[in-house]
Amino acid sequence: MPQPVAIDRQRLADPALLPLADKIERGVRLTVEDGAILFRTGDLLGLGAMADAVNRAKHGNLVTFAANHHINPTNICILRKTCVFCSYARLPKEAGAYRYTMDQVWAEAATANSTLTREFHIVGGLDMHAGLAYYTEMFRGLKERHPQVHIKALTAVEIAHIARIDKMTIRDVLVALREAGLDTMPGGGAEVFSPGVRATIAEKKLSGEEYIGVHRIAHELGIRTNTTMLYGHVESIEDRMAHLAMLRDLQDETGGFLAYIPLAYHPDNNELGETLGRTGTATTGFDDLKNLAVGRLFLDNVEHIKSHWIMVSTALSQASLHFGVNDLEGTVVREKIYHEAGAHTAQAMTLAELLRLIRGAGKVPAERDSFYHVIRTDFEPDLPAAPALAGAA
Ligand code: V47
Ligand code: SF4
Repeated sequence: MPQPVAIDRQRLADPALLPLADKIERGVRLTVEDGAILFRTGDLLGLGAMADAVNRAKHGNLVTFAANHHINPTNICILRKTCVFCSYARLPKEAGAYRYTMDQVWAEAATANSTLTREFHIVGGLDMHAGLAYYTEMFRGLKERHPQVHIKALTAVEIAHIARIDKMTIRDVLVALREAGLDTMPGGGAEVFSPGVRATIAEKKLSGEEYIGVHRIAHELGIRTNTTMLYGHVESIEDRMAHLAMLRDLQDETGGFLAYIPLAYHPDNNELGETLGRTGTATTGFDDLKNLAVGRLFLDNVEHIKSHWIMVSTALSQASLHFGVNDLEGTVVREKIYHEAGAHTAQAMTLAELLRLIRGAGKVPAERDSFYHVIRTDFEPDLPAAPALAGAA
C-alpha cells in the first residue's frame, strides 16, 4: 500500500483529478485507468502538484545525483535493422562501426581517477564478438584498476544476447558477470512492452515478458536494476499504462528496482523518425513532465524517479524537480547514444553546473552512491559558477 499523502486541492484545476487525489490521500493505489486520466489531463500543474507532494513525502527537498561515466564499448548490433528507433547501432562492416579493445576500455576509463567517478555505466550493441569472456575480462580489469568504482552494466537485452551466443542460462550469465565485478544493471531495452508497439519499433528484440524475466532473475540473485520506458513514438496511453503496470507488478514481487527513468524518443538519424516524418522534432515538454509525474504517482513502490537531462534538456530536468523527480542523471562524460539521435544537450555536466540547477529549483543537492545512499551534501555554497554564467555577474 502506498503511504497516504496530503494533496492541496486548491492546486487542482481539472475535476477529473479529484478522485485520484482522494486515493493518494487515503493511501489507495492508482489503477491503470487512473494513470490514463493523468496522461490525458490538460492540468499539468495539478498533476505536478500531486507528484510533487508524493515526492516530497518520500524525499523532502533532497535531489540526488551520481558522478558517473558512460562507456559504450561496441556499437555493432545484430538488431541494427529492426530496432528502427535506434541511431547508434551499426552493422559490423558499416562505416562508423567500432568495438573497443580492452586497452581502449582502460584508456577511456582512465579519466575516472581525475573526475572522481563513482560509477561506470556500460552499455552497447548486441555484438557477436562481445560475449561473456569480453565482458568478464572488461569488468575484472576495471575493478583491478578502479576498485572503488561501481559497475552498472548491460541491459536485459544484452544479458539475453550473451546467454544466447555463449549457450548459457540467464542465471549463469548473471552469476559469472557478478563474479567478474557487475554490481547493478541499467534499465535500457524495455522500450514499450506492448507486442503491437514492439512489432513496429523493435521487432526482433526480446519481448516484454522476457525483459521482466531477466530482471526477475537478477533481483532473485540480489542484483538491483533500474527500469525504463521509451515514450513519444507510436505508443498509445494504454500501451504506456500496460507497460508501467508490468513494472509495478514485478516490483511488488521482488522490490529489486532502484529507479525508473522514462526515456524521451529522439527521432534524428533513425528509420522511425523518417517514417513518422518527425526528424528534428523530439517529444514535447508537456509530455516529458507528464511521463515523469505519472511514473512517480503510479509506480508507488519504486523509490527513485530519475530525469535524464541529456534527453529532455537541463532546463526541463530542472523543472521536473517539481514534478515528482528526485534524481538527476549525473556528471556524464562523453555520452554517445542520444547524440547520434539528435539530442542537442552538452555531453557532460560539471559538478558546479549540477549544483546550480538543483539549488536554482530550491532543492538541496546530494551526491549519492549507486544504491542511492547519500554520500555528500556539504558542497561549498559558493562553488564557482558554471562557465556559461562566469562573466554574467
Ligand atoms: O534501451 C535508444 C534508448 C536506451 C533512442 O538505467 C533511445 O540508469 C531515445 O536505458 N531516442 C538505453 N532513446 C539507455 C538507458 C539508460 C539511460 C540512462 C540511465 C539508465 C539507467 C538507462 O536508450 C535504450 C533505448 O530505450 N534509446 N535510441 C532514441 N533514438
Ligand atoms: Fe541494438 Fe540496442 Fe540499438 Fe536495438 S536499441 S539496435 S538492441 S543497440
